[in-house]
Amino acid sequence: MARQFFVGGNFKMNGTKESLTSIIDNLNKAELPSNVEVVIAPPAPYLSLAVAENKQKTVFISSQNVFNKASGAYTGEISPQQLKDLGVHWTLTGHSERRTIIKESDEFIAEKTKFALDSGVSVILCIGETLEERQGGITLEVTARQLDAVSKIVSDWTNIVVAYEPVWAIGTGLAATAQDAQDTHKGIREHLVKTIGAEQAGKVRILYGGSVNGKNAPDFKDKVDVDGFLVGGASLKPEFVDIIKSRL
Ligand code: G2H
Repeated sequence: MARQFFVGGNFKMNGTKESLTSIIDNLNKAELPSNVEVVIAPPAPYLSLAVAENKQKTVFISSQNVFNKASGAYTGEISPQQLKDLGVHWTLTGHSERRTIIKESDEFIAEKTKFALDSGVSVILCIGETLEERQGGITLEVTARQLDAVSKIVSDWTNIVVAYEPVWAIGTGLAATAQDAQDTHKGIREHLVKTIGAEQAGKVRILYGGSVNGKNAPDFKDKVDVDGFLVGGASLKPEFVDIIKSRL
């Protein structure tokens, strides 16, 4: 069964009421392909605004982060229950900026992933290696370790989309080549076959993330294991629409 093309937009800690309204307005005005699933992740204070402004049936709103508890004394955290209350049905987990800057561990990311899924929130699970790890030839060991933390406690991967984001390609303008991405995605899928079974592994969408833009997105078109993109910088620009249409 063909996997539906998926494009995520991770706005990170960028934007204002005005700029984010204009980005969403631009998406509303675009003729988006009906067979592409689009998920945008504005900063938490603007989630309600995004839910209210979005008029596209194929565009969904995501949080950039989530906690592994429903409520309580957890200052600054956001529960999946609160996300659902706002009309937000997706969250990112494991973005490399949270792994490295906030020091989130594989295990904590896995717990948050599990709790979000158990609470009815779908997850874009981000994985990827650093430049040092790539140069050391251990890319697939790193991604396997990050995935295994999740597969140890999550057996149903229906509502997980994996985003492979090599840290060295994030925000650097240095995107992995389409062939590099395909090779790694293939390795990731082969690993998933071993851990969650061939049927589920065949259905899991694996996105590429790291300096994707309107120009390089079509290069990935014929790569069979690249099922979409997670886009940072370019998702704040009109070219995000070109990326969404890059498979047409
Ligand atoms: C990787 C990506 C989005 P960018 O972090 O998650 O960002 O496209 O700016 O490299």
